[in-house]
Amino acid sequence: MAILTILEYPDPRLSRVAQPVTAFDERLRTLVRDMSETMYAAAGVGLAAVQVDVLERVVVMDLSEEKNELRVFINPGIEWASAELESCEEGCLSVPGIYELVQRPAQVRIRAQDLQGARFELACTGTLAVCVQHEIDHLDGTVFVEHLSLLKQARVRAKLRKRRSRR
Ligand code: GNR
Ligand code: NI
Repeated sequence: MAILTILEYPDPRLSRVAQPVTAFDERLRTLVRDMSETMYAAAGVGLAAVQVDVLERVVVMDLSEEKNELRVFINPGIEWASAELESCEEGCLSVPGIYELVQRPAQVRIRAQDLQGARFELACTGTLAVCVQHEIDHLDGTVFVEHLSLLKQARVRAKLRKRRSRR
């Protein structure tokens, strides 16, 4: 097992687009294991492979209180999104200490594959809907900050810069 390094915004590597997984093999299982361990160690509810500098469409997530309900989404995609939008305060392991309201479709239906390559669909509402959209964004090179106004984005970058200069 291994804890991977999480890239931090505005690292340009967070803007790259991940490619579909084609081999459901031992290498993929190892990546998912390392990503899960990294997510739990960082106390996050989700992690996308792009955040650990791996350009593959892999997401791990655990929204449970007890941290014992790991979900794995390989090649996830949004099948349907509601017209109704909802605002939720989001954070990101790649943007430490920043929490901002982001408006997204309130409900989505996604399709994905599991570790064996079997396809499944999932209807998502609430926190699950927010998180799957946040993670699929990462696979397409988008960090939640990029949903904010340009003024707010500049403020977030200034805050991160200031904070980093102090450590
Ligand atoms: O840990 C996380 N919490 C969170 C809170 C609100 C909306 C989205 C998230 S995802 C984030 C982990 C992360 O950065 N995943 O990419
Ligand atoms: Ni994130």
